[in-house]
Amino acid sequence: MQNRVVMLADFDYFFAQCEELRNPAIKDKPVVVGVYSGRTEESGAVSTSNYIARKYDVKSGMPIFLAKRKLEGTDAIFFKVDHEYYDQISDRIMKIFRSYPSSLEQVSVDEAYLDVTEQVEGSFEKAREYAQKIKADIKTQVGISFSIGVGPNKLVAKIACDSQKPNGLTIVKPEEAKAFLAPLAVDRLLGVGKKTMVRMDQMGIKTIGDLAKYDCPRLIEVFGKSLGLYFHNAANAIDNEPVVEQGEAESISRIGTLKQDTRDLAFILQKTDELTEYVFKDLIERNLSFKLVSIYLVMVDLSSKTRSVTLDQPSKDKETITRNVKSLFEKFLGESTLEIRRVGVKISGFHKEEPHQRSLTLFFQ
Ligand code: TTP
Ligand code: CA
Repeated sequence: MQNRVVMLADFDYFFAQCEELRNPAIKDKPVVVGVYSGRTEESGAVSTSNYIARKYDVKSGMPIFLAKRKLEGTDAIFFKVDHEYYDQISDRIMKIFRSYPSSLEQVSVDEAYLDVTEQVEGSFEKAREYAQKIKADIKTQVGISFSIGVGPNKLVAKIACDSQKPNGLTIVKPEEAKAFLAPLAVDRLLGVGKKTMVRMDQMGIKTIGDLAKYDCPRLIEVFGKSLGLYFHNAANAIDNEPVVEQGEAESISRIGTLKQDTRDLAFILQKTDELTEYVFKDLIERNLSFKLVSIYLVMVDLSSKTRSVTLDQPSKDKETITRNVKSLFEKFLGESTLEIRRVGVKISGFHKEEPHQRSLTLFFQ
């Protein structure tokens, strides 16, 4: 069997790069994009920043006030996330990607796998030219730069891509894959979180190379059959997951922070109506109907809850969302005494109205 040639394209500092695209004058300044909770001007978290801001140690997830402190004295510019605009840019790029490869799998707003085996006839040399051409085309047509990792499978392509950013092109041939992974820390593998890393550390496994050499039956004993086998294979650069176009997103949702902690239904519904507008807009774009309406809540003690209702009939109707969200909240407030801090609206259980409709996967964010 011919080896596969798989690419992962990951757009550079994506939200911040989109902001640069529409305001080219800010390109040489630190640029930070954040989600503002709306409570005070500075409360909220950094979504991402350009590489100039990263030099000042600004990181995704950091509170905005901290990013401001780190950038004090610079001419940094702060933006509020504009998902609609980033989605548009992403859609344009994905559309161009679709004109190239035999198969494409979009994994997020700024990442996609491309299986280009046929296009490059299995050759990693040709893959380099091919990747350069894709990068140049997108740069000219859309103006966005990204990094590409090329490998014999998705796992190697992803890690290759992460190893050189921004504007990187990293190629790992099949015969180099094991040696490429070996020195890296085990948590670079998908599925190795903090807990697993600690457990592996106790077993003397620090690098992917250590894991590759580790006795496979013992791994299965410790982590169970499927996870144990997955770890063994992954560490040995074995991954047979095909690049497949994802189906419809399974849900559409939006979440937001209330201006103040509350148990006041009218106040909550004001916020959820706003969220419902966004959810409904996505629904219309995708021409779907839904059977499940859910609410999501984060309480003052930061515990989170969800409540759902299944409809008798699929619906396409905004009023159905609003009405069910209201009754779910009414019911919930009767069950709990804690104040609510954040709220979310989600619809799911989709029925496709038309084939070939697709869009981005949206999660609670
Ligand atoms: P990433 O690909 O992780 O980051 P990036 O594109 O900003 O930077 P790079 O790939 O060059 O390292 O995330 C993609 C987008 O997802 C990012 O632009 C903003 C958003 N995001 C958040 O909103 N919160 C987060 O904590 C992270 C990591 C990303
Ligand atoms: Ca990215």
